Amino acid sequence: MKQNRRKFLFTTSAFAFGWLFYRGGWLRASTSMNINPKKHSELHYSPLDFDADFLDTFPYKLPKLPYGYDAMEPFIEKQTMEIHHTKHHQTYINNLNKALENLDFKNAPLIELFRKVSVLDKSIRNNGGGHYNHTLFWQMLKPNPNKQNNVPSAGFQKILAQHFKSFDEFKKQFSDAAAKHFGSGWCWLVAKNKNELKIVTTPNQDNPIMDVVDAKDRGFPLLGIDVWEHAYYLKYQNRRVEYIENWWNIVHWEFVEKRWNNLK
Ligand code: MN3
Repeated sequence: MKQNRRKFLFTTSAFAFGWLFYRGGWLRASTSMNINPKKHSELHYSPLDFDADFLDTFPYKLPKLPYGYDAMEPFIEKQTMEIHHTKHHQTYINNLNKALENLDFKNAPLIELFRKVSVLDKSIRNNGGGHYNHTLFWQMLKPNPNKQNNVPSAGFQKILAQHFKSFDEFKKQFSDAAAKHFGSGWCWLVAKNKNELKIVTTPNQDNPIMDVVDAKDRGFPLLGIDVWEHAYYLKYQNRRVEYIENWWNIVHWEFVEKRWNNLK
């Protein structure tokens, strides 16, 4: 009996200690910098603790695509999709796992690490962003082989119109921002909260959840386009504008709208 009780106490405190360490210790272990928790609670992305479309955990794995590599033809051709997924995305994952493997906070949700990414190793920022951004990017695409007119539902068009005057004006502004972004990076439709949508571009593999992004641009990414040359060079070479124009044909609007609806 006594022994059982001792065992129980030991197990309970081990759990409690583990939990406390998981919730806070990894941060203290990672940095001696003072982190103001209020600053993070002021961020308006939501759901606050996870992205339902990115539930992968360490060790991170390449997600299976819900379609074939040729499914986005004629807008993005097979070879680009295959190299982009099996080589580029896989490399981010390999490097992310390597960057995390010896750290005591490796099991913390990636989205949590993004919120403090400014004080973490640059490799976590670049490769963590690479994994998260691409995992979303694949889900944001939908085959459209017959080149049908691809627009969001009337309801979501109305929401976009409230922020950008009209759906067409939103498309124009988004395309413009994506085309003008200098060098490699991403262009996003960001929900700062349920009342505020913004178009934001980020360099390299940064994303709008990261604390390295200006606070006014931070939020929950609803839609994103990869404007790295590796995303379009084989078919479009230097013609980024043409790639963006064609990409609108394969935007998975139902997915984007679902992300919006899931926001509280
Ligand atoms: Mn890419």
